Amino acid sequence: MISKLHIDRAHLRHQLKQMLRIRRFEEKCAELYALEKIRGFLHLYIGEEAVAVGVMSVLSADDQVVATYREHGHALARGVSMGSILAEMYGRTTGCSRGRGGSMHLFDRATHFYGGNAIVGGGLPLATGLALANKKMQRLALTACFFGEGAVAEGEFHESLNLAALWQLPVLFICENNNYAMGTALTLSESETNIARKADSYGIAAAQVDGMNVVDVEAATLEATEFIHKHQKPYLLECKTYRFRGHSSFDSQLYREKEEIALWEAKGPVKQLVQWMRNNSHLLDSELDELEKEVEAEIQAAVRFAEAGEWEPVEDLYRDVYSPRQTNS
Ligand SMILES: Cc1ncc(C[n+]2csc(CCOP(=O)(O)OP(=O)(O)O)c2C)c(N)n1
Repeated sequence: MISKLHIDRAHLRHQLKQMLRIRRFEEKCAELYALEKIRGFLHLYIGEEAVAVGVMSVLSADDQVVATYREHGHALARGVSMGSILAEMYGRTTGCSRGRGGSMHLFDRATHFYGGNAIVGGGLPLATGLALANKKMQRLALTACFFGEGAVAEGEFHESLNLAALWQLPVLFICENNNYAMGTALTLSESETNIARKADSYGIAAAQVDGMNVVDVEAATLEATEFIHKHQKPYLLECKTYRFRGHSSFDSQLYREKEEIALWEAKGPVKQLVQWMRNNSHLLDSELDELEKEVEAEIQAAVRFAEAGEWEPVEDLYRDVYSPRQTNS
């Protein structure tokens, strides 16, 4: 039962803009990576934008978000500033994690964005702990936890679902099922490939949704969050999606056919929404151009901000290191 979903023209334009911000930002990141402005790993979210945007538009400002190493899209959709995200990838102190985390460890207290996490499945216990704290402190907030289908093979997935169900915690588990964990297809690693069904064995309510359709994701998230608030129990949402790019910057993609990628690209989230809006007279070409220009201006400003950021001074090397400093006598 959907009670509050308001899908009007302005809202659809907002959703489209959010997805374009992620898409164009990451295309720029790929360029900057090739120029060695961004170092370390870079995992792009291109193709999966509808999941972060659909989910995030339902969450309240008090809710907490936990993500994976493929989290630029989640951070942007949550409201972390593009400049501080890019500065983080540049390793500058103006980055959202002071340049110490890089692409995989974006963090932002102001938006309750509890971060990217390089450890597959590592966000699940963190989210479960945050939800436990919310319950104990009688906060209304819920915790949204994004993870890939590869995390389902980890013990942390099962331990977290078990405790969340046992302790009746307000946590929304969102599985971004893009079919591949690096080069391993889901069918090669799981005996039960329906992830939503796995929640059954823990007594957790669950649903599957088309993760390429932002409106469907938003509607399913609304239903999920209403359930969590009403019953004070966890919920699992499986979003069927696809990453158009390789796993990271070092991936020759020998594990999948070009035809398969093309099939998914044809139903890509940005393309799909643009087509639907055009067909229903909700979007003129001139309006799309305008949106693209706004996004481009934001990206240019983010690049300027990142370029202007300072490196960490050597004197700050031990900042945030909690173990006592060793002295050699
Ligand atoms: C505990 C752990 N094991 C292995 C790895 C290496 N690793 C990095 S990404 C990845 C695949 C994860 O795939 P999935 O969870 O489906 O997320 P996706 O990359 O598809 O978004 C693996 C195995 C890791 N980072 N952490």
